[in-house]
Amino acid sequence: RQQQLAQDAFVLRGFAIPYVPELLPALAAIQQAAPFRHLVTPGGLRMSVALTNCGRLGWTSDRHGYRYTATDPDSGRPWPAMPAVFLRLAQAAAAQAGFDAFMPDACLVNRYEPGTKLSLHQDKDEQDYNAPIVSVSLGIPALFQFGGHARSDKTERVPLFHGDVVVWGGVDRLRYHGVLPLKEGQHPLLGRQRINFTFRKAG
Ligand code: MD5
Ligand code: FE
Repeated sequence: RQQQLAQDAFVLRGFAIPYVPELLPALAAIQQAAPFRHLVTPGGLRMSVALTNCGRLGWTSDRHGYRYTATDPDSGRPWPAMPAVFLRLAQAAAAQAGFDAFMPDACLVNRYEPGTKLSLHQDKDEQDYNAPIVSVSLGIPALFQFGGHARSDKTERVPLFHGDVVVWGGVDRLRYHGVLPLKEGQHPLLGRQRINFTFRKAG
């Protein structure tokens, strides 16, 4: 089932389900090489979302700002390579939404636990806003906030469930968005957490 949120934004319900048996062992290897951590924003606030990355570039934040780096600042080593199954899933989802030849070089992996939220923001640290962003949700459900091009625009709430994939491109790529505080829950495969993969062309 494909649900159109806006002109260039699509929810592909359950699209990732066939990939899950391959995604979970790949995720375990990533978090072993580059453990989840809570970053600090330039404003000095600790993010409630924990994150890690895979791919050539990874997103990080500290007191000095937000940026993409080729190495994990915690270990000094390159971020783990993007597993082939991650790339296959991201490209298939982008193509399904009408974005051909998507070549992500970064995959942020976000971990939410009950109570974790992500405040309204835009994704503006990438070089090329023409490439879409592909987001994969696993584990317990979340209420996603989909806003407009100004922070004060009204937001729509979109529930995202295990296996859902969202593709944001074109005129919808720079909309404000966030995630409301996660409700308590248990997922049979992932336990008390939501994992989100966000594929980007960052460089
Ligand atoms: C999440 N993560 O559920 C979301 C999925 C992040 C983040 O927001 O920055 O890590 S990505 C949602 C997204 C990306 C790009 C554009 C838009 C939404 N949008 O225009 O609504 O953890
Ligand atoms: Fe974002």
